[in-house]
Amino acid sequence: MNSKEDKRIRLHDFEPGQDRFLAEVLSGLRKSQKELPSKYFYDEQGSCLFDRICTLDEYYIPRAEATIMETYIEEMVDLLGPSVLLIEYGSGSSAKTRILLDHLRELAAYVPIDICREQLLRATRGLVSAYSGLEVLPVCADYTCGFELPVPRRPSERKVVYFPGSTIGNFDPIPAKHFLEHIAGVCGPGGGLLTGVDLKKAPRVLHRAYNDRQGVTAAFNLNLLERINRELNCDFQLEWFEHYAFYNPREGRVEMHLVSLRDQTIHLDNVTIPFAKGESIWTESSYKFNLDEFEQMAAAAGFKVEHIWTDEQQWFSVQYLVNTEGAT
Ligand code: AVJ
Repeated sequence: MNSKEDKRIRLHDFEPGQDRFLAEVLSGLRKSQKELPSKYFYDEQGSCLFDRICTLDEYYIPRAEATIMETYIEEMVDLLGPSVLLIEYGSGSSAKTRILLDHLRELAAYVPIDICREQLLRATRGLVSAYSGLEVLPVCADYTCGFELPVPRRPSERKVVYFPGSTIGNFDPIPAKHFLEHIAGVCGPGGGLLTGVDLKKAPRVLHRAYNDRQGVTAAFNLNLLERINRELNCDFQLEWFEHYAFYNPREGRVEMHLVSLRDQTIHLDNVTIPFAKGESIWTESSYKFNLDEFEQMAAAAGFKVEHIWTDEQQWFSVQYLVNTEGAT
């Protein structure tokens, strides 16, 4: 682990190396259905594009989630209790965390975890100056791999993992269950998970959310190829790939792809990869849930759903799950 001093900010750095990035890109592009892991969207530029997506009319998730948080924050902090150690997975700009930081009582410390080091440091600087006395312990990591949690100065009553935005939907069902098991381990018996879960809804609403008129989602998707060009010396021609996103009702997920507009080859690390016209790279899945589907998955991972808050339209939910391990 490298520790980097940045104006008294101690970054716990487990940023995945370029070797890992290259290996995952190569193995994804060698599959018959080509794919790339969606976690690699979030370089500096991708994180900024994602923040822009969050301001779009069509992308209802941040608005719905913020409304739920604002409406029920008192109930939430009552359930979470005092002296929480708050750990956030995929903290990004930490903007939506502030409502929790503002209301939680005697917060022990805040541990933001993000794969994008630049954004993590920027967010941490902002928080340190806005919340004097709050211990912020940033961790740069691919949270789907191993990393160690930093040890806060103050003791805590319980660990609560905050995982908003319905990012759980980016995992396929079996990895999603494993990931929830991992979180159950991190928060421990009596600990909790406060998480955003996007709900099934009319396909046209979902379609619009991932096909915005301004093309920000398309730029976000294509930035993945740009990043691979930039960091791995690859030669994708971006104008020969097109963003394509649709809701797959059978699987209950939005799929994002990049479709090749012609026969072409790209070169990466001395490997030539052919693309047929019309062939796609699958870059993201965003699963949408029914409340009972999610409850079952949570139960299989050792979590009991303690409370569900939703918006009026029932488009989105924020849920508090507790680790029932050791309970009788
Ligand atoms: C942040 C992963 C939840 O899947 O809706 C937004 C990312 N992709 N538009 C999602 C995303 C396309 C987003 N998550």
